[in-house]
Formats: sequence, C-alpha cells, structure tokens
Amino acid sequence: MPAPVYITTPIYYVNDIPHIGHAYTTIAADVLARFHRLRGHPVFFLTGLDEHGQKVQQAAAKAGIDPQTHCDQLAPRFIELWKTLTISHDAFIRTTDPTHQAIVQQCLQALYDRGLIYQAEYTGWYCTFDERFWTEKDVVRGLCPDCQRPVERLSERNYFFRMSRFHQPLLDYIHAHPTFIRPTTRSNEVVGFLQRPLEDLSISRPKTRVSWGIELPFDSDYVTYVWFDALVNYLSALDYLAPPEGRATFWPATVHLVGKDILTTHAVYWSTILMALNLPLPRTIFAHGWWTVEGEKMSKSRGNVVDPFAMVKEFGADAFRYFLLREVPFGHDGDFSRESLISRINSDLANGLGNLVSRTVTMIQRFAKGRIPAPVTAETGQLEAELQQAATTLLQEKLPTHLETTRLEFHRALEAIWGVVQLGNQYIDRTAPWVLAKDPGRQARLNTVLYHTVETLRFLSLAIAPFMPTTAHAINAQLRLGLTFSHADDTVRWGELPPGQPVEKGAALFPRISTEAQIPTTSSKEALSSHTGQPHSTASAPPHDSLITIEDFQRIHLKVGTILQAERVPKSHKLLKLQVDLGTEQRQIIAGIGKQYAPETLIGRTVVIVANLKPAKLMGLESQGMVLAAGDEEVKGLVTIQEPVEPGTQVK
Ligand code: ME8
Repeated sequence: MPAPVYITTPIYYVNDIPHIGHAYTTIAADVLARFHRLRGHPVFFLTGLDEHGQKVQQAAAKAGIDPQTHCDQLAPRFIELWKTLTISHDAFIRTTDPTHQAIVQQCLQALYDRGLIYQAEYTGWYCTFDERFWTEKDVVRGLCPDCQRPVERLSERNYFFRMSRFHQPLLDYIHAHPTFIRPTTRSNEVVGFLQRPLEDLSISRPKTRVSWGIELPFDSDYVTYVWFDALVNYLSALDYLAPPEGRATFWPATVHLVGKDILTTHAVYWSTILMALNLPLPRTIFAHGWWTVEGEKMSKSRGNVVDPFAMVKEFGADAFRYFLLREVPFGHDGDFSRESLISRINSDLANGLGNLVSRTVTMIQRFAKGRIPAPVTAETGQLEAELQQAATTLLQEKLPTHLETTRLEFHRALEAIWGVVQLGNQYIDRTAPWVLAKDPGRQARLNTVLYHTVETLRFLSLAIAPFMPTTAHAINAQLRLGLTFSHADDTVRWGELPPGQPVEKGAALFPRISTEAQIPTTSSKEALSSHTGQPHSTASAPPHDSLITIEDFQRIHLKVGTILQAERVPKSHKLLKLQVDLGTEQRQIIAGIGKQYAPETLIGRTVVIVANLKPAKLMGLESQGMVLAAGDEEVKGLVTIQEPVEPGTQVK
C-alpha cells in the first residue's frame, strides 16, 4: 500500500480577494495531490482560510461590517476560485470553525499545563501589518525588517510560549534532516536566523487591542495570537475534516507548501510548537518564490494585481496552471507578464501539444477511416522503440523524480513532458504519414505510425493530467484512450491500447492567440539574429526602397542540416551549442533557443541554417552559422523541412 500523503497550502487571510500568488501555491499543491492520487497514494489535500487577527478585523471595520460577516462574504470567492482553477482539495478549513477553535484551545491548555506558557510584561517594537513584536536590534531606522512599515513602541502584558527552550533542538533537527526545509538555500536562511538568540514567542493579544480571535482557555481577557491559531489548522483539520483516524494516518504532513514570506513562522514557530506538543515535525516545508508583475511588486495601489479569475476567463485554467509552473523554477522568484503567458500558450500549447493532438486525429480520420488502426510488428522499428522508451521513462522515472516532495521541480517535469511532445511531432515529421498514404503498399507502415502516435498521446495524457486535468480529459475523449485518471491507469504499458476505437475531433485544445497588435513587425535580419543569441536591433519593417533583388537573396546560402548533438552553454539560459551535420561537413552553431528547447529534444531534428555567415564568438564559443527559426523576441518554432531530405541540400 503506497504511503499516505498529506499536502497543505497556507491558509490565506480573508482581508482581501484572492490573487495570482494564492493561486500559485494552491495550483502547485493540486498538481502534487493529483500526481499522488494517480499513483494510488491515499491523499489528504488541505487548503483554507485564516480568518482571525488584526488584519481581518481592520478589513471588516473598513467595510463597516462585523468580522464574521466579512469572512462569510469573502470565503465564497476563494471557494469559487478553487473551482475555477480545478483545484481538487479534500478539505477547506476556516479558522472560525468552532471545532478548530476548540482544538487550538486544547493545544494552548496542554502547553500551559506543562509550564510552557507564562505571563510577562513585554516592551518592544510592534508591527501592525505583521502582527508581531521586534526587538531593538531587529528594527532598522524605525522600520519593520520584514515589511519595511513603521513600527511602534508598545508595552504590554502578554502570554509567552517558551520557544527559546527549543532553539538548540530545532537547530539539531534541521542539521539531522537535510530535506526538512527546502530548497536548501531557504534552509540555510533559517539556520542563519537561528544563529541569533531565539526569544520566547508572545502567543496572546489583549482583547483591548485585538478582539477578533480565539479566547485563551486560561485568561478570558486575551485572544490567541493569529499565527498560533492559524498554524494549528494543519493538525485540527485532520481531527474533524479528514477521514476517521486522520491524524494517525496523515500526520506528520508530507509537505507544507508556503511562500518564502512565511517560512520563518513555519520553520521556527510551528516546528517549536510541535516539539512542545511532543508531535513529530512535518517531513518537508517547501518555500517557493515570489511573483512580481512586469518587474514590479504586486499591490492594489499600483493597480497591477493579477486576477486569476480574469486569466482563466481569457486563457483557460489549464493554460494558466501550465504557465505558472513552467515559467519559473518553484523555489525562485518569477515575473508575470501577459506577453510571456501568451508566448508559452502559442509555442508550447498550441504549436506543441495542441498541434500533436489535432494532427493525430486528422490523420486517423483521413488515412484510417477514423478508427485507431492496428500496428504491425514487422513495421515497428527504431523510431517506435525511441518513442516507447521516452514515454515510458517519462512516466516511470522522470516525473516521480522531479515531483518528489523534497524536490518539486515542476518546471523540469513539464520540460520533460514537452520533450516527448516534441518527439511525437518529430516522429510524424520523420515518418511523413501523408507520403505513406499515397502508396497502398505502405498501409501497414502507415497504420503502425498512426498507432504509435496515439500511444504517445495516451502516455502524454497521463503525464499532463496532474498539471492540466481538463486537457488530459479532452485528449482522452477525442482519441478514446480509455483512461480513467485514477490509480487504475498506473499500470499502463506501451502497446496495450486496443485498436479499432473511433476517434472524434474536438475543438482546438489551445487556439493560437494573435499577438500582432502587441508585437512589432521585425525585419528578417532581426528575426534571424535573435536566434543565434547575437544582439539585434529593434528597427521596424523595411521600407520599400530597401527591398532586395533575387541576386541579393542568393548571396545567402541556406542549407538543410541535421542536429547531431546539443548541449547547454554553461551559465547561459538561452544559448545551446549544436553540432550540425551538413552532409559534407559538420558545423558548431551557438543558437539562442535554449529557453524553448531542451537540448535532448533537438537531436535528430532537421533544421535550416545560414551556411555562409561570418563566424562569430558567443560566450567564448565559435558559432559557424545560424539556425533559422520563427519569432522575434521569443523563438516560436524552428524552421524545418517536412520531407526526408539529405543534410547539406540547398534551400532556396
Ligand atoms: O500569510 N507570489 O496569508 P496570505 C507568490 N494567513 N506567492 C504569493 C504571493 C506572491 N506575490 N502573494 C501571496 C498568510 N502568495 C497567512 C498564512 S498559514 C498557517 C497562514 C501566497 O493571505 C504564498 O503562498 O498573506 C504566501 O505564503 C501566501 O500566499 C500568503 O498568503
């Protein structure tokens, strides 16, 4: 029986409507939950809302309503967003739930009874936004070291949790468990933070200052500090929102997904609270990076908050999910822009996956009377073995490795999936079914090719299902793949798809989005130069007097080449070092296509190169030609020749 998996997101403050940042963490958690369910793990995926504390109290006061009404009004917005984004959470916790409140009080009482909570007078610098005190040495020029807002001097009697007692045990634990805090850079940050003395934590607020919270069980003049209340949600949900024996089955959590902004509260406060309660710590706390929008911090005052509802309405949930996880490695900061979203949709989704599906369905309709044909063993060779190998390795090795909860390389998982998408498209290009269809003697080969193309899509549907569930279902329906997207699919084997099923063409999965209005026309010179990584000018389309003659054009020697080797140029995101076969010679070409193409997916590809370009040095490497590609700022696709043509053949 596969191990139970417990995945959590932060519980979001209901002080405002949800935005792209909330969507990001929740989508990542959803992908993980779906991935593990497909592999037969019992999964509990929790998300919810943090409804207490000063921020919510202030937001309600601003709206002129009582805090509970405010929460009840905003909660449906979050629930609706998760539905819109096809989030498959198992439970949705709200910290105003009476059972949660009772469990928080039990935890507080247990710590109080053990002498781990005491009352004391405290004077310090208080940040209202972060709802916490800072010490003298933390505050820089009167500002909160976390949010840079002004802090105020406050003296208050409060209850304190003896966090300092767990300082050394926590450090020891982090050292003994290298995958406890991920990525490693974040773990180092926490260790750095713990090099200074760890003070006790104020876990109460006097009702005279903050009234919206859970009353302390041992002093009715105080409410619980919102972070103590909120963190306990990860335990309390298991007691009343999970299947019976929830805590026994799912604790310790497999992974808490959090943004880097709340790493300390999780890695330090939560861990020490758990230690004090004699409970095991979560296996991993994974802190992801921060989204900015077109280079700027997202904020209401800047008016640049990205509304996930609007994104889904315009581009669809799957495209948005894909983009967020493909564009930026999970632990890194990322920048959101409509242009990059559209560019990904056009290049990866429309040209890549969408094209593969639509070509496949169309060819089966045209060349196989609309039914998946049976393959013929004698016609199955090296190319099919390559496809089988790539698709099987993807499902059995690459995805499980990249999606390990201590790694969470969503972008690499998607890169690997799209490697197989490209291989599928190349397979069609190389086998040229439209040529086979002209020769009745080659029907057996044609059937074999079509069958293996569908098999590729069957494996791909399973691979994309956690990321893009709606698309996976659509492909399954168009090609009648018979997938259930449940644990039953876990045992798929290449070649077991029964032939004879009728296919049914559906709407285009990802219609291309026109960018004409936004992207200026480029001269062919710029389009070419951007692909070698050489700097290019931003001149617009050539005026009429710069039209060239046929003689001018003939000065450019274009040739067909086959990519023999491809590897990344160290320290460059964009540049790839290619070895290209030109028939009579081999050329080294440094091409600026590394953002769009994984090197391994290029091997064997037929490309067109400018063969008489003066050699140039790029990052110290000589480039002896230029690969032609479509696109301007961003490469959209490589120029290729559909028919099998010898390397070195002239292109004119
Ligand atoms: O902190 N980029 O809630 P919150 C990436 N209630 N992720 C972002 C983001 C951005 N620009 N903005 C928000 C709280 N997030 C507490 C949590 S948990 C016991 C209590 C995401 O509404 C990211 O996951 O401020 C971040 O950690 C979280 O939203 C903060 O949500």
